[in-house]
Amino acid sequence: MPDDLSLLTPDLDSLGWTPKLSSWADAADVVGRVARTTRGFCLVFTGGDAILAASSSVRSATGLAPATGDFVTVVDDPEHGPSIGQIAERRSALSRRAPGRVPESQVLAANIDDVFVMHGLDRPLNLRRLERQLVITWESGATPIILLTKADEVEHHREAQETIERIAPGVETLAISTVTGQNLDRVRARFTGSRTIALIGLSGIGKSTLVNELSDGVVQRTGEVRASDRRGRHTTVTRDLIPLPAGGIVIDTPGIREVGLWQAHTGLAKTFPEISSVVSDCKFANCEHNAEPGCAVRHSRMNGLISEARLIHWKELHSELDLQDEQLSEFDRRAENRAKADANRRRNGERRRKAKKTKDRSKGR
Ligand SMILES: Nc1nc2c(ncn2[C@@H]2O[C@H](COP(=O)(O)OP(=O)(O)O)[C@@H](O)[C@H]2O)c(=O)[nH]1
Ligand SMILES: [Mg+2]
Ligand SMILES: [Zn+2]
Repeated sequence: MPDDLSLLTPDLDSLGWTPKLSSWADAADVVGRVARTTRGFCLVFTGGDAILAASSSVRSATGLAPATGDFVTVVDDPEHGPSIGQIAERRSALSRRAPGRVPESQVLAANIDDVFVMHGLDRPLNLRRLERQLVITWESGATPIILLTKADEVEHHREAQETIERIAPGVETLAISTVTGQNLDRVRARFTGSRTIALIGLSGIGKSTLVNELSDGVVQRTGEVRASDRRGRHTTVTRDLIPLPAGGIVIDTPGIREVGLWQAHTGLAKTFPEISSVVSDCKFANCEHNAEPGCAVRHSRMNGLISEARLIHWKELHSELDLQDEQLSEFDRRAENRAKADANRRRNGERRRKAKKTKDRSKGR
């Protein structure tokens, strides 16, 4: 793939490098920010030429795979050449549960300030997905902003916007269009200095088109000539960090269909503030908010401060997270047992070998 991204040479300051990071890294280290992650490799902006660095799979096994947006050191590995050395502590990280049966997390973007949660106005609203996207965003430590795209394709979007505002209290919601330019100034205004904003949402809703618009085409994210899907259009397959000419940094991502939550109790509480703010007032600590006496949640529900639908969604997401917690401790327990069994086996093997040696010696061999 002809790769415009690898030709960019943004300086470290504009990438958000700080004095604190300088004291974290060794003065002799090559340092930079991960611009793209692909299987086994990262593209790293270093201030000079971008470097393609190997990122060992051992890291991902420990949950420390480098993610787009990470600040890293690059070391010269005698075997693999340039490789990711250390990953700096993340000030925020957008994570989801990785697809698949094994409970593990996947970091979609690191060190971000905002997340644009994007939905296309040209299709039915999926409020459940939106709630999940808000949960993982709040959990990340970044601020969500909801962008309703393709506003030019619908006559009335006021209703959609109001529906969303009901399920996203306190979250700024903007209807935008890259065709008419609607609200793009408000979007642009969020990109200043080294502020980093990640875009998430289904495929086909206009994430990459927005990036083109914001970057004045410095990197062409969509179009006929690039790697194409069956319809002859470019589909984003990597999570890419793109410094914008006017300041600020955007992270474009491939569409995610499955928004699995990953240990996101805080994010859940922030997504449902009207519920989380009263939960601790329930009489019983293990209240399930059904018909228990002294249930503050039911009380708010009766007073119309909590909607029934919201309560149902919150309960579902809550049990999903609880179940995950249980699954994870079960995993830990099993791993611990396995480690113990391994250690025993090693010890017994050692004992047998010693015994055999003694026997052999006594036989004079
Ligand atoms: N009408 C209209 N179409 C748009 C807008 N933004 C993007 N599109 C179209 O939507 C399609 C998918 O866009 P793309 O940026 O590749 O979506 P992504 O998969 O989210 O990155 C393309 O055909 C774009 O031309 C918009 O604001 N209005
Ligand atoms: Mg795209
Ligand atoms: Zn209760």
